[in-house]
Amino acid sequence: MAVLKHYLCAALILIQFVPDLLAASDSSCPAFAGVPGTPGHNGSPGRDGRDGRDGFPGQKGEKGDPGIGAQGPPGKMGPAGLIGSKGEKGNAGPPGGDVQSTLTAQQSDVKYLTERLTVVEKVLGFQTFKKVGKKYFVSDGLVANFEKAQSLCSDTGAKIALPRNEDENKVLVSMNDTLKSSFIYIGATDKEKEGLFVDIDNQPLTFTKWKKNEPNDYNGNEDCTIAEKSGVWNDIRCTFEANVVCEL
Ligand code: MMA
Ligand code: CA
Ligand code: CA
Repeated sequence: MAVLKHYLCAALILIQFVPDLLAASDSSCPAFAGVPGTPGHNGSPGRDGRDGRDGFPGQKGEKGDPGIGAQGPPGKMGPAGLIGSKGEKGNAGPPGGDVQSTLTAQQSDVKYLTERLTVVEKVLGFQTFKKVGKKYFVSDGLVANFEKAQSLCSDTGAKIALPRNEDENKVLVSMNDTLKSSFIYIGATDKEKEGLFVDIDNQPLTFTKWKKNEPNDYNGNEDCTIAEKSGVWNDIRCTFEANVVCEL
């Protein structure tokens, strides 16, 4: 019986790691030192530590060298802008038909424009000017007798002013506002034949604006003509000094 108990205890010791059986056998088995177990393996590494505190900022580094290589290609075109306002009406197209008639028409256009430009450039040489129809009245604000007035105009490639209709007459006398006198010489005389007023080219006048009871050839010595501020005409002695206005 004692031997049996010994074996039973030995078996119980071998399975002593089973806690329930160990507790049941404790009181009835003698003390028995077991063989030391082999050392366990190392544990797994611990968690990472917290980040350290930042130090002081270091000094700014030197500027780097420029990059190599040429400038890159331009970027893509941007989106379209807002729609603009309508453009001005274009010039008239070329006349229909063959090349020769188109060329002839263009040559005629160039001739016309060149002539007009020549006129306009002469106009710009004067102090003041006013346009009426295709005519320009021009002046440098001078006052002179008729002969001098005529030569001042012809010196610049112009003629002494002569209104050919009501519109031109109105525009001419409106220049009095910026002129010194209230009288403007006009290019009409009766020097050749008393009582017959003609223009600078000896052609009879097609438009006149005589004041009441004029022309009267006062003292038998009035062969030149002036336009008064109100627009009416009066024959006057040719030595009279009046504003010089030319036309182009
Ligand atoms: C009067 C009148 C005109 C004449 C001038 C000359 C003021 O108007 O007789 O016909 O031309 O005198 O100064
Ligand atoms: Ca006369
Ligand atoms: Ca008169």
